Amino acid sequence: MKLSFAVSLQKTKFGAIAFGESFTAIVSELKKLGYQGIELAVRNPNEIEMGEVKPAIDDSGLTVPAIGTGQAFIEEGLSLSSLEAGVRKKTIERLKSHVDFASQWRSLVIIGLIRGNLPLEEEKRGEALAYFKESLLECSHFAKEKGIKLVIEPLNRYEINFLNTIEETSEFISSLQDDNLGILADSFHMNIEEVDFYQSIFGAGKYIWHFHVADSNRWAPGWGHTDFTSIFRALQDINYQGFVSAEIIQQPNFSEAAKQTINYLIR
Ligand code: LER
Ligand code: MN
Repeated sequence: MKLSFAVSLQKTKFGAIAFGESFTAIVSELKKLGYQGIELAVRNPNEIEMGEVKPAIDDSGLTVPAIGTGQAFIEEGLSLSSLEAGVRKKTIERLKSHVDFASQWRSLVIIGLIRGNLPLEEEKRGEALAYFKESLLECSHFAKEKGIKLVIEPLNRYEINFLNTIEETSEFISSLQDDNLGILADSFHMNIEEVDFYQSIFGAGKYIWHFHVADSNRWAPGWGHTDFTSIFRALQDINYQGFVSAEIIQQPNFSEAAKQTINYLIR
């Protein structure tokens, strides 16, 4: 199993991610612990000082499997489904800059919270969903030309109000007929939304291109009550070759959480 760890490059309200004064120190700790990858969450790639980030990663030999984008929604309200044309335009521009950023390492770009919440009123909901499809496809076509794939992350209902399950998301992707779109499955959200871990992963096997791991309480695996057996059996049965990326609360601290994750999963 190839393990990676999710790290934010900017200060964020999102709590299930590593962030620290020294990015270089985080990279070397992950490398020392035996991680093969580092996933980067970035609110705005144009604000990143690459002088420290790029050499730290490249010198370490770590892979960057994916780039997270949700902070642009959390911190700035950017949304691909917004009813406001100006917001959608800004969001598409931002995602294109995430794609350019990702192309340094040929990473996947994550479509999670950045899809935004749909309005509750039925008519407006349909309108926003149509905007989401249109904006998503524009980003996907742009990404495809750069050799970058996008992964839609089913998120639990308390964070976003559509594409909550893996099945719903795989049906959505097949309806779009865009081979540049896959799924990022996250065990934390799955624990809330899925009926059967094995069937959910197995049923959408061809679309599962990335995986986030966390226990039921979003702590490091082994520190909650999720039974990971059927999850890893399903990943094996679909011949999953991607990274398993820890996106977890840094409790009791980054080092202990990162150590617990790798010790628990690579046994
Ligand atoms: C991001 O990968 C995620 O899982 C979300 O919970 C972000 O809020
Ligand atoms: Mn996630």
